[in-house]
Amino acid sequence: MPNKTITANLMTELNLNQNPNQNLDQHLDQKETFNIWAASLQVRMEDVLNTHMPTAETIPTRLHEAMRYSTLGGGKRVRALLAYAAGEFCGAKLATIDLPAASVELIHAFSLVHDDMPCMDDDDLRRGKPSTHKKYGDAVALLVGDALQSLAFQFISQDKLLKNATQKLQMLHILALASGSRGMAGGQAIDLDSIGIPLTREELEHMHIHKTGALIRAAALLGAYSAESPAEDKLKAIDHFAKSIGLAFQVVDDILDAEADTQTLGKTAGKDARNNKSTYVTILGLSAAKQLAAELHANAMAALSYYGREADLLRQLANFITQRSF
Ligand code: GRG
Repeated sequence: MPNKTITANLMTELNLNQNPNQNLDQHLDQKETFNIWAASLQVRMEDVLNTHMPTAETIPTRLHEAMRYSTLGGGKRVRALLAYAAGEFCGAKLATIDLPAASVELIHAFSLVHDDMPCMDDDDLRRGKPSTHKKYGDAVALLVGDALQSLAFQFISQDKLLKNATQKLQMLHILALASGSRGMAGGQAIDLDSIGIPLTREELEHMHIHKTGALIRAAALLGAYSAESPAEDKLKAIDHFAKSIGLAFQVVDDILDAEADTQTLGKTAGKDARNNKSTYVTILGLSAAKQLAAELHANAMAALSYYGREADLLRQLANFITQRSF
């Protein structure tokens, strides 16, 4: 079934259809429409990051080159897509979502750089290329993370399209909470403490709600707050949706770590089991982990049940997150 809401927005905002008489709806089903939307926004996000990050020629050149190496040219951009989908759901213009979405991608890139370092998860491969510390050394990798984090907050604070100062402050607060000790950094601390110590399912969930889920939730909320006046009911629905899909994302990550190969993932496969880490697969087994991913997907969908076509991008994104193969 074609999706008129998505295609209408695609045509006007992404300029995909140069001929206003041509009706994309006749040719595309929802999944194809979503794929085009996602591919266009992945390119758009690359462009936003490329344009707003300091150039590699800006002094200190090695640090800026390494920041760009860590951020550009890879990644699924799931968090940015979530911000765009949530923003569109709440009536935000694409351009207004650009920098908030990019800020989340910067924090995410920061977390990957630090996560790969020998003192953390110690991985040589990220997004199909050498991890930042393998290419630039530990000291530069450390600084890359620090600088990407600061740049993320700068992206929002300097955003001239966000007119409402209270809303901007709210966005900075959401991002700070999600990335700090009560969010992602805290989740990582729990993860480090748990190496070799089997976690219960509840403990694992607590860790992942913070380590992975908090930033995914922040991405959706930042997208929503990019709208001038997001409706309360939509904010609640997005929050509920993002909590479920954030955890689903991690369950699928655990399944892929067990089932997929290194080349497909672009990062070392099978590491969790080798490192004696509790995962949804080690605790529940593959089949029950897949069942859990499906339940979380259903919970996310239920959060949108009140809404019609305007929530279709979020629905399709939930499908993408749970059906992905890398
Ligand atoms: C960044 C605040 C902050 C602290 C650093 C290192 C660290 C503390 C936290 C690590 C968090 C982390 C790496 C969580 C794993 C999340 C995860 C499943 C990452 C993979 O995300 P994808 O698949 O990656 O979206 P791509 O490459 O597609 O962007």
